[in-house]
Amino acid sequence: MDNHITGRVRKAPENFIRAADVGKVFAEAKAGRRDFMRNAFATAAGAAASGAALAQAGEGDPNILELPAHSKGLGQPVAAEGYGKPSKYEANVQRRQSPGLTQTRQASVSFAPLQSLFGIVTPSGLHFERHHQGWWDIDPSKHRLMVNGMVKAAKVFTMDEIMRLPSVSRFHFIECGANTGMEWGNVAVPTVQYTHGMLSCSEFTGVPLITLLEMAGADLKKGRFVLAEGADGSSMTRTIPMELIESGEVIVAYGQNGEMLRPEQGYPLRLVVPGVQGVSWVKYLRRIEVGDAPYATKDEAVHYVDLMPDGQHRQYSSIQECKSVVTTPSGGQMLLDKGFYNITGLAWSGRGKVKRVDVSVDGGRNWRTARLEGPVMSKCLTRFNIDWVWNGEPCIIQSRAMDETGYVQPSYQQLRAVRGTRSIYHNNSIQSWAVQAGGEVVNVQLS
Ligand SMILES: Nc1nc2c(c(=O)[nH]1)N[C@H]1C(S)=C(S)[C@@H](COP(=O)(O)O)O[C@H]1N2
Ligand SMILES: [Mo]
Repeated sequence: MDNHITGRVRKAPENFIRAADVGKVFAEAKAGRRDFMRNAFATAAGAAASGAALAQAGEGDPNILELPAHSKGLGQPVAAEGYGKPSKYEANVQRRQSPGLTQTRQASVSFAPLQSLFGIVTPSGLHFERHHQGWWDIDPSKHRLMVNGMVKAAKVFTMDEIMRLPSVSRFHFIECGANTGMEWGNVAVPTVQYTHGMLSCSEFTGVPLITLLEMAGADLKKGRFVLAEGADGSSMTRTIPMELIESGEVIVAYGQNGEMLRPEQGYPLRLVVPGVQGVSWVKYLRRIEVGDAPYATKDEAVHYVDLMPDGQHRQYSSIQECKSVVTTPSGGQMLLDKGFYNITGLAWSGRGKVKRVDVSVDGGRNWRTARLEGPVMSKCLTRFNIDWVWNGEPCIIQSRAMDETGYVQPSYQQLRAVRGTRSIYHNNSIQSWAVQAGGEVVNVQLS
């Protein structure tokens, strides 16, 4: 196999499009002109491809023949103080705002660079962000969590009180219900960062919410719902059914990837509701109210509801159904040569573990089963890999995940047959990436 590993994949698509061009590409894509997008993209890719970054090791390569300075001199002293940073050569790996979406500074979203990440954990500094009213860095010594409603005695917890309780640490994905939302329309968002980047995965540490409810003497017979409320100006409020909480899965979390939550992620306290859309993961969590019915707050009535073909809105469709996406090769990347490639991507399900991921390189005619990298955890990202030898001809790459309930990720045809075309949220359809003869990878939809 070794001698045909000639192909290399550029992993940071932003190398191929300057920020200015991304805006243009989005504008045209929004106007529904997929072809233009493809062309504009190919041009941008072609221009970058001639750059120095594509250098390949050859005869007389000084990079192998000459001793570099870093093998002869003194290195940097220990970074004994301060917080470590990634290599300067990785400066391109960043969260980015989509030029195709309305950008207001406080009610906005930044996308995680899925194309540049390995394994399943999202580095905290690259976690996507979705703020309805901006983020805060709240003084933990002043932060309080109140538990009230159908309880014996309302209780107010300080951070110190919460952090001395028995804790759990678990890996889970969080996906905004609006992830992949632009793909409902005739918009070909250029890269996987923008199609699927409202998705992240972390190890969260905290106290099961049920522990706090029991401490307050919650009436679990009548109180079958809770309302979770955030301390930011958005007064984010969400109903959570008690079944989820009783299972012990819902966590009042302060830890993320081994350290305290980042301010953007709700420092010092956020709700972790595994498998459920991001909006229920209330950040800056300040209040949990126990009640006997869903709260139907303003936020729940207008956001994250699905406009169905019969004109009615579907509400509380909050579980993120099984979904997957190939992250390499993906839109904006370029295959530099024919030969061997590792096709890799992510799969997840809000209903449990991912059971299987199949990959097609011919637009869905034939499928092969990918390797799942362990451990495969419930309501967590799962990394898949599969070997592929590109013959240099145009092709279409797709992945299709199945979860432990037997549910299979739908095609656009299957999804639209049930949901129509007017949705924004909850798009878990199969994503197609077309590899063109020149090696450029672009976003396409098969109808
Ligand atoms: N208090 C509060 N909680 C919030 C939000 C918010 O704006 N305020 N946004 C919600 C939405 S819509 C999502 S998708 C997730 C995003 O979490 P993140 O910013 O950590 O990625 O947080 C949710 N919790
Ligand atoms: Mo969201």
